Amino acid sequence: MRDKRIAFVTSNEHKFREVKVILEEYGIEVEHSQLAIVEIQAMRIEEIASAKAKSAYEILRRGVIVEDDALAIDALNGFPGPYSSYVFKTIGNEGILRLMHNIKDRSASFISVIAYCSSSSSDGEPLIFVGKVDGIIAESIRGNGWGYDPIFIPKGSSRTYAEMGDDEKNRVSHRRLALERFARWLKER
Ligand code: ITT
Repeated sequence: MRDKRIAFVTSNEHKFREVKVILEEYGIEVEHSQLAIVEIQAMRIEEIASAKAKSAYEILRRGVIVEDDALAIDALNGFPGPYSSYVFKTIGNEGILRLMHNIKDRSASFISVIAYCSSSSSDGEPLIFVGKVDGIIAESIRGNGWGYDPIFIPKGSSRTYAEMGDDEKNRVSHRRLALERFARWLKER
């Protein structure tokens, strides 16, 4: 049987809003849970998301999703990657732009990992859905957006996620790609 409303466990209001809007298109309802789960540290965000979904499911005992994101900059060997949240809180977009000063190769990717856990996860292991968008790091902060939105320009666009605005970003984002995979799987189950 399918869980009616899925709990999305996140401390990030922006993420919740985007996930809600995208999943509504697929007829999937999500409820915001601010349950505080201590995140493990790992080099792979799939591992972080999976552990978090498992812990959240053990407490909530209903269908849950969590999402972990990473901005990976090629010239910095994938940094900040699994430390994206910490790096944003500490040095922010200005700090990233300083690290990228005089660096010509500005290619980067934004990755979203959705981990889903529910009563029907047979072995208790969360299912993982990944979305990845390649792009470049802008030369300056452009647009009013949250997180790394003002410095990430997805491939094929001349604008940062922040300059695109919500609707356009939600059509092409790393989050959209991961959620699309999740929604298709859920519908076909
Ligand atoms: P959780 O409680 O869900 O973990 P978080 O804000 O810590 O929320 P993540 O670790 O998944 O989220 O995100 C890593 C960082 O990347 C964090 O600073 C986010 O603000 C940022 N981020 C994630 N998705 C983004 C997006 O679509 N646009 C801009 N920044 C984003």
